[in-house]
Amino acid sequence: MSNSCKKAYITTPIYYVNDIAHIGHAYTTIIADTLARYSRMTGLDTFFLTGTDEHGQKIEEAAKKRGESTQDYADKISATFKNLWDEFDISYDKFIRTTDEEHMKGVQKAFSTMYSKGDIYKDTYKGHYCISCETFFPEIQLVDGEFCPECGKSTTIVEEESYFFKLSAYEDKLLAWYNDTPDCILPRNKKNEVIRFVEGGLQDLSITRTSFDWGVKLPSDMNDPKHVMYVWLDALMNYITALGYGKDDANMDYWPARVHLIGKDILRFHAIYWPAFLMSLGLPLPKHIAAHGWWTRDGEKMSKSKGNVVNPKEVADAYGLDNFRYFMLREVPFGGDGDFSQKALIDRINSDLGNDLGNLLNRVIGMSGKYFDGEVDSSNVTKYYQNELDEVESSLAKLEPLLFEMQIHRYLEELWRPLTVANKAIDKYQPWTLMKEGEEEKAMALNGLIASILAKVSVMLYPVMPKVCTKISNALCFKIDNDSWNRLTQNKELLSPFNLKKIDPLFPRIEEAILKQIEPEHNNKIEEPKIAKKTELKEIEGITYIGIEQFFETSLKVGTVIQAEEVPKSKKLLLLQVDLGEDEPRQIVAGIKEWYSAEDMLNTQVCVVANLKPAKLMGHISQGMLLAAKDEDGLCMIRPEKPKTAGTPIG
Ligand code: ME8
Repeated sequence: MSNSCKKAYITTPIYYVNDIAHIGHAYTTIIADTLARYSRMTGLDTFFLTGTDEHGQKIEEAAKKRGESTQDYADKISATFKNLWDEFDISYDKFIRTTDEEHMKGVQKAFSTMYSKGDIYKDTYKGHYCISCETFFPEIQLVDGEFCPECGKSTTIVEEESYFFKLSAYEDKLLAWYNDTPDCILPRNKKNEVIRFVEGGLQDLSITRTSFDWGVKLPSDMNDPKHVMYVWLDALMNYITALGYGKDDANMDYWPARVHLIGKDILRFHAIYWPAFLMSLGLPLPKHIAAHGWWTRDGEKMSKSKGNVVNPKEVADAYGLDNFRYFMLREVPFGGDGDFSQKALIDRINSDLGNDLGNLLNRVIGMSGKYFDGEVDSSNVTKYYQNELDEVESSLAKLEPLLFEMQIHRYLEELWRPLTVANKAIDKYQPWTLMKEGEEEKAMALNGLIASILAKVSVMLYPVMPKVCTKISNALCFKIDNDSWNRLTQNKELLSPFNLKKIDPLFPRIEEAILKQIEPEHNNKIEEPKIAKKTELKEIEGITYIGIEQFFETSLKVGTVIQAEEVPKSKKLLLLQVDLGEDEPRQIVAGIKEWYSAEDMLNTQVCVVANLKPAKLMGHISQGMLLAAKDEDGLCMIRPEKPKTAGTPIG
């Protein structure tokens, strides 16, 4: 996808107001925000849309369950999304609600246009409807003749008068679009799924309902007041009504969208129904529909009934918003599924962000403070460090296409290469040695090289981590904007001389021992409808069962503590040497100092997880983990009842 167009219209799905935001919603929104920020930085006239999807049976039922009027309920939940995006500093240009008067008028105009074109006709619908997915399914697709093939919930039989959209008439045109536009659906492999589906034959789509009320009415000149629009027809139209379609077309010059960001669950609606509606309306098709994967918790779909929903605000509050943004975009290849784990998040913060990025800034602050009174001058960088610069520029040149091909994890991976170049250059040229040998000019050039690399990286990282990168650019005395993007990343310029400002460490190390507990969402519990038997087997009353073979993957052993000391400067950690009957004792860093002194632990027996991947805590390698139990009264070690030989397996 080239950056040649002047305008960029970027959208998220509009979120259903039957649920409060979780990390899946945050993920889509953060990717879209990243693309919008990048587009603006590169000088594109950008319009970024998000909002809420508020009509349909699902919302009506959710409000009823809570005894609230549907509008009040929709107002309340819509506000929680908007507030969250505001707190997250999401740079949307418009927050649309499908209950907005202007949106509803736009949908009616679209309906009239498609009707006049002869693409809509009236008939009777008989079939199965999944309220949760707001989708009709032919009987043949149901699980056990009753359950939804998408979400597993029970479907209801619907027989009612309905208007239909002639989707079948668009089969060939859709196939031609997929074939002629290689990147219309990203990642590309997802396109094949869509093509297969369309090649299987498209049935006309029921686009109105009469059995409930909460939706956009048909245009008044249709004189058919008992019908409301199908929620997906209503919802998809938001992408054009937000630009003034049906009103004044004020912003329709942003159309077609550069990219609709969606989750893979709603690809069919966006890649089949939406382009067919647009063709019927005579409007151009979106440039890209990009479908990301699914976030799970401990391998399971997040749902309120399971109490395993990860609240994005809690994660951002605990670990930092920009860190959370980086983690989500770096951890999972776009299109793939990802399991949310705090351990993985902490690793990313300590390693990529702390060790590679934060540490580099500390090094340049230290170097310029110690040798040059804070001054940084890049004048002689090309004289001494052309090879390093070439490497950095070659990485930077690869970045933009990766971002707009939705290979965001690779974008970040590639963006880290210049940091490696910089860290290696310090180790190789050693400013302290250069200064000792009187090579002051070369040392200053090294200082300038590192600062300029940091500046270039912070510009390109800005769309992902806006707050952190603004701090870095403040320290380096420049502003991230279209001008600096042009100079530093397109024209390959270096920073002009400046005096570096000291700032606090950006990524204080997080000890795993004090892993922050992100509580699953327990409030607002909504009873979930019956789930297909297939999925019930895995779980009984909230317990997730594992097989015995899974249990035995963990190696548990009795150990004897043969040496114990405090970890200097740590309030929580003890450094233990534990005999596990092996050639050498294991070093284990344990976060137990609040409850046990080193003396308490010496010569006692403990239970050890012996096959845990070694981790570094406060600079000490830890080669295992002690079993302990903790409640509101504190923590106690789990120990064998009688002395056992060191290394005795537990299980
Ligand atoms: O589908 N992992 O709304 P929605 C990743 N209103 N992404 C997730 C996710 C998860 N576990 N859960 C949700 C709708 N999402 C319609 C859209 S657009 C015209 C109408 C993301 O609130 C994913 O992008 O059920 C999904 O597509 C989106 O949230 C909307 O979910």
